[in-house]
Amino acid sequence: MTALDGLACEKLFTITAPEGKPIAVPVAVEDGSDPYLRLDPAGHRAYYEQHGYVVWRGLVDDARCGEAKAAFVREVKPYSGFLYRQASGNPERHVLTEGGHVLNSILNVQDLDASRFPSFRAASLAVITDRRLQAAVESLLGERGVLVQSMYFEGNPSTWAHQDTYYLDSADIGRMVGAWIALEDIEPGAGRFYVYPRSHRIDMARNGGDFDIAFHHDRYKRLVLDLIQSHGLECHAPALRRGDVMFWNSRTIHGSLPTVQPRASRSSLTAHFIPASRPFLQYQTIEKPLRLREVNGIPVNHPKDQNRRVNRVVMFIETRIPDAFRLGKRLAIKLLTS
Ligand SMILES: O=C(O)CCC(=O)C(=O)O
Ligand SMILES: [Fe+2]
Repeated sequence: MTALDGLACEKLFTITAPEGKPIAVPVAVEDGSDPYLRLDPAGHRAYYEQHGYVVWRGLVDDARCGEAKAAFVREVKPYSGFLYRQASGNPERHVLTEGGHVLNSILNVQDLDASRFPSFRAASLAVITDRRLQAAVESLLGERGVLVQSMYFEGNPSTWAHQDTYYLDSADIGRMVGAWIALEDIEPGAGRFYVYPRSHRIDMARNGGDFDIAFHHDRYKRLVLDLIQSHGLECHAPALRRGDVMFWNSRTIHGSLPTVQPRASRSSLTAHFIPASRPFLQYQTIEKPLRLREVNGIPVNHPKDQNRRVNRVVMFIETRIPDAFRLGKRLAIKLLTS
């Protein structure tokens, strides 16, 4: 944070971008001058291809978004047990921010136990499999999509600048589409989602020099920041209203801005889609089989479905002897990728 963080004039809010530079982000959507409001479906696709991201205003029904947020507060927030989390991939209990929001975002809402979280699971699935969202994804992918992963955010984990392709992608690298669905109007200091426009065109592997980026996480993180600077990329964090969706390419650098309004939540769902005709790739090397079940007409991956007993047992073991479990997982990845 710098002294400028949180300095707001009427329409702009100053905040520090990941590379340490102060930037001005819009406080709210300006209907008169908003570039995204003027796009038709073909225009959204052209914008996405050119810039590596696009905002689709008002794509998901307002009431549907409100129901998912309300169900989270009602059913998930009071829960004191373990749930899989996005940042670690491990089962954890809630960790709260100073503003009282859940910091460790939920991984794969579709895998939640339907008997424990009936309304939240149904409402969040209704958002991420929404028919208009599916049609938008299809137009960006050029074919039908498969939903491979989802997340729910309430607080801001200050997600570092990254490309999703490092972790997951289509076997056609660069064809996965991410969707950040705002379930409320997002304040500029609540941990706005940002992108670096046109970063999807940078060839990371070529820029990585002497190391294989898939296996050197810390060096990869530094490389991303170096490339932002050497290519003079500009951080972009558009205002999002409830129901707006930001789409980005798996090679586009993105993350979340720091929290400077700790009381404001950033309730949102993200979903990642790959073209139905191509396999799913993890860590740029492992072709991972998907556990697909159709929801609202779209195949959805259920990697650790808690509605199956075997997966509940696995989670139980993970929470009781986590070190042994993680060691086994690391060894398995090493074996599969060597
Ligand atoms: O909103 C965030 O903090 C990060 C989301 C993200 O990186 C993703 O969904 O791929
Ligand atoms: Fe991401």
